[in-house]
This record gives sequence, C-alpha cells and structure tokens, in this order.
Amino acid sequence: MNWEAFLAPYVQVVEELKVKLKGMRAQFEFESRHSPIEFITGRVKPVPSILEKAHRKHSTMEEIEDEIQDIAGVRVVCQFVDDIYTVIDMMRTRKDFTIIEEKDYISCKKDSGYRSYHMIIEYPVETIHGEKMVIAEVQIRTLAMNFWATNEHSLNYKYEGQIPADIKARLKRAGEAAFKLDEEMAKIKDEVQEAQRIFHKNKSSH
Ligand code: 0O2
Repeated sequence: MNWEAFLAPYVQVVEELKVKLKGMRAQFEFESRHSPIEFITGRVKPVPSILEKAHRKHSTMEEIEDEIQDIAGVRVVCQFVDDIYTVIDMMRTRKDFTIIEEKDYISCKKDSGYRSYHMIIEYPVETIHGEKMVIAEVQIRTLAMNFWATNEHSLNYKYEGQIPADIKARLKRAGEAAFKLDEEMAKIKDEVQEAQRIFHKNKSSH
C-alpha cells in the first residue's frame, strides 16, 4: 500500500475544510458579530491508528475508504452550546459537500461521558485524475467538551483503553462539571458576547 498517495486526498480535504471554516470565522469578525467558531483544528489519522481501527472493525484494505470515516478529521470548537447548533445549520446549508450522517453525542452522550456533535460528510476533491469523493468527519464541540475529551483521550491512550476505576470515576465527575460549566455559561452568554464585542471594537479602532 502506498500510504502517501492514498492519504494525499485526505490531506487536501483537511486543508480545504480548515481554510473554509476559518473563512467563516473571519466573516463574523468583519461584521463585528459573535463568531460561533472559536477555533478549528484538523488532522489526517496516522497510519498505525488507521490499521488499528481497521483491525477493530474487521475492515479489509479495500473497505478502509468507506468504513473508516474519520481518516480526514476536522474539529470545530465553540464557546457556547448554542454556537454548535449555529455551526450545524451553516454546515447544512453549504453546497460544497454532502452530509451523509450526523451523530448527536450531545443529546445522547456516550457511556464514556463523551459529548460532541459529529457530521460525516462527502467532500469532492479535485485531483489530476478528476474529481474524487472523500469522506471526512467534522466534530463540533464546546471548549468545555473539548477539554474533557482531550484529557480522556490521553488517559485512554496511556491505559490502552483500560482506565482504572478511580480515574474513571473522576473523569465522570469532570464530565458532569464540564456539562454544568456549559449550562452556566449559556445563562450569561449575552453578557459575555456584549463584552467581547466592545473589546473587539476598541481593539480595531486603535
Ligand atoms: P482519534 O485518535 O481521535 O482519531 P462507529 O463507526 O460509529 O462505530 P467511530 O468511527 O469510532 O465508530 O465513530 P465515532 O463514535 O464518531 O468516533 C470517532 C471519533 O470521535 C473518535 O476517533 C474520537 O476522536 C471521537 N470519540 C468518540 N468517542 C469518544 C470518547 O469516548 N472519548 C473521546 N475522547 N473521543 C471520542 P478515534 O478513532 O476513536 O480516535
């Protein structure tokens, strides 16, 4: 398998999506409006992780393209839970890709405590051999959800999926605290946004 050639379209998708989503963020700033997007990250899944996931899902090499849907992954991180739904609506109206599946781990959190909204999209990439449809996963989550997921992911990696019970219990409590933080921040959202608008205006007039 020539992995570099196989992954090239995925690299392209991640870069294009990052540019487009960053463009959306900038447009809100030009209009001095609260941006529902705080920051964007993206990555192409490393080959060992692709192989490990293929093994877990019993996918053959030919099935990898269809069955591992997060080889190209983009993460949109928002300040507030409401912002997630604004981003979802914006994604649904776009015409440059097709949404093929949505996974709502916010209304229905995972057993691990994981909360996030996933959109699986089909994105057309122009290659020298013509158009190629590439599947990508867009994860949309708040800063608090991201903080929790990043730490849980590190612990899962460290303990190879077998996190000790005491740490698991702490993670559960941390997940509940992150949920509460999102709830409390939602209640003072208007105040926070107004403060940020004033700050941005003053900054741009200097
Ligand atoms: P990595 O290292 O982030 O790439 P499915 O095909 O629906 O059965 P799949 O493909 O795992 O299962 O889909 P899902 O649930 O949408 O998960 C895809 C990605 O979401 C994961 O990729 C993680 O990035 C994230 N995720 C899902 N569940 C959890 C969780 O419990 N904790 C954390 N921290 N992240 C989660 P990978 O390949 O697992 O990992």
